[in-house]
Amino acid sequence: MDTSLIPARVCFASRGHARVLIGGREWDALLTGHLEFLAAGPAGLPVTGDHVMVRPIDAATVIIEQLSPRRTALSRRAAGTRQEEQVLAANVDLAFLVTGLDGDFNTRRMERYLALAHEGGVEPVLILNKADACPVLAERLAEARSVAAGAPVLPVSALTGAGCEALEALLAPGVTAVLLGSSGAGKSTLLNRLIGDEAHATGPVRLSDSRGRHTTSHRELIPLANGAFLIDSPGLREVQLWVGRAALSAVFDEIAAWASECRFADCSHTCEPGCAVREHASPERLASFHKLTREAARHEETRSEKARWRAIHKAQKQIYKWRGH
Ligand SMILES: Nc1nc2c(ncn2[C@@H]2O[C@H](COP(=O)(O)OP(=O)(O)OP(=O)(O)O)[C@@H](O)[C@H]2O)c(=O)[nH]1
Ligand SMILES: [Mg+2]
Ligand SMILES: [Zn+2]
Repeated sequence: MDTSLIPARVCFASRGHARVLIGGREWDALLTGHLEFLAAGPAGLPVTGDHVMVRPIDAATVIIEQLSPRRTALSRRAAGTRQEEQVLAANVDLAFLVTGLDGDFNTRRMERYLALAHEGGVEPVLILNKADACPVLAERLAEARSVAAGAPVLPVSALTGAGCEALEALLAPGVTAVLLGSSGAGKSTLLNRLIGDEAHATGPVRLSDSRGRHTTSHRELIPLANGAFLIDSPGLREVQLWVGRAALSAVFDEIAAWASECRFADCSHTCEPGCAVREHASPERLASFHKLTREAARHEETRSEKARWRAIHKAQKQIYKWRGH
């Protein structure tokens, strides 16, 4: 083991440039070519939240030499048509899934976020923000609870601070939480409320459709005074799944439970007689389950295809190494 290396945590990462925290101090960080060479695609490069081993090269700069295995990771399929994983944040304990209680409110989108959290081994918390401006709060709460699959549903107002003590209680020392949600949902306002200052820019939403203006432009890990960490992130335009079908059983837990009562063990819950799922599940939930299952099945195919290519590339790299390239 190289004893000159120091453990650090990535607090910001973009192409070729990163910043890391060592103790309470922030350093600029460069990547070694070796690390880039070893990475199997962008998902193998450091992202916000990663633990790394670094070597200081001057008073303000370190080189990232090693990437530690991720305890948890929140990933989606990269935007656009590429079949590629985008790791949104690593080594997080809690996913604060923020929805605005305005035009942003959408239970189908919540299911997608929940699936990402379950797949990544991250505990989801559904946060319903802007409770101060919602005349139908009880109704919205019930709707969110009906898709939460047991995850906590917390109504808050980042603006007035109402309900925020429940979030503070979750942020115990050492815990890392990431704020995820659409642009304009109020993630940065919530972050400012939780860190107790106005350091992070927030922006207004269009009244016509409650959409935000993508005020936050990068993911950033912020240490809180009590030793917890909070990651703010830019609003996601689309939440494409990067999950297998197993994660969906956790999200659609009532469907998974009824499935055991279907007449056929391999019931697809589409046309079979004696289907307990079709009998009991709400039609919207079932339609959503089928849609996400198709996406997850496509993902499983890509994943096994990619794994095959990764194995081939790895073998090739090994050969180059032997030849001294
Ligand atoms: N009424 C009300 N408005 C809020 C609340 N929280 C945030 N807002 C407003 O919603 C708008 C968007 O807030 P931001 O915190 O910038 O949203 P964001 O999720 O960080 O957006 P991006 O950085 O673009 O992803 C701002 O005008 C906030 O003042 C709230 O609890 N109640
Ligand atoms: Mg923001
Ligand atoms: Zn069935």
